[in-house]
Amino acid sequence: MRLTPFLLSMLLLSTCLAEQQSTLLFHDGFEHGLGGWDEAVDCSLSAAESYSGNYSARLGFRRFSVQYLMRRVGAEEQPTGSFVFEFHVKLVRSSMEAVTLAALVFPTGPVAVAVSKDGRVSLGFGLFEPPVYGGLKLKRGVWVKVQLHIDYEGERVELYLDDEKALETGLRGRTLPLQEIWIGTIWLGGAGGYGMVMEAYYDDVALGGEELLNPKPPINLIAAAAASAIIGMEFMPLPPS
Ligand SMILES: [Ca+2]
Repeated sequence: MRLTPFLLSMLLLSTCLAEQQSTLLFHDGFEHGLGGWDEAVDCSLSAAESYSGNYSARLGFRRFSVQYLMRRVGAEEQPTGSFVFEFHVKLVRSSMEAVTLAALVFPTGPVAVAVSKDGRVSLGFGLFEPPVYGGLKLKRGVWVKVQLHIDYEGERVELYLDDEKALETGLRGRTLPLQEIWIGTIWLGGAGGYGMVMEAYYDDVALGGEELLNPKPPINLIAAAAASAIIGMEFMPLPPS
């Protein structure tokens, strides 16, 4: 069979898709309930809100409760190196303090994604350790894609909001195997002054390879690319008349 450019591109596309599928270790869009989770406290299925499909997980229903979803990560879902934890969240209401949104638990401790009182996202590595703040704020009342990149090769952890890097910091300890995934209120009080998620929706929670990342280039790179495109146009030779 002769490989025409069309066949070659289809072959490459199918290879890419196969690779993407094989590196998605876990995904839950809550279309079949909350049964994929080991513990669910003050959580319900919502048909009123969803990022995709028809349902999402709603956290926070009762007042004065600690709302979370937790699942233990099985051997077949275990990352073997650098990986990405992704979730979509719509934070509607919380107490007047900072709140944790989600966390990964490793043998050497947790890595938690939190939002400060003024909306800035942060990473926490323990209840009594001050969180590391990023420069971006989480918009309330809208769906936001949150990605946590555990980069073992670079010994760092990155946090992205809608593909924009919010912060990057050093990775502490040897952290595999990944033990648990938590969604919602993980800590109360502590160094970050954490309070309660009072109403939040979660959808499309996933664990997968680094191909899940699609970072936006920094603004100065976009400006440089635009400038070089303009220069390129100016110096483009005119077609012969
Ligand atoms: Ca869904």
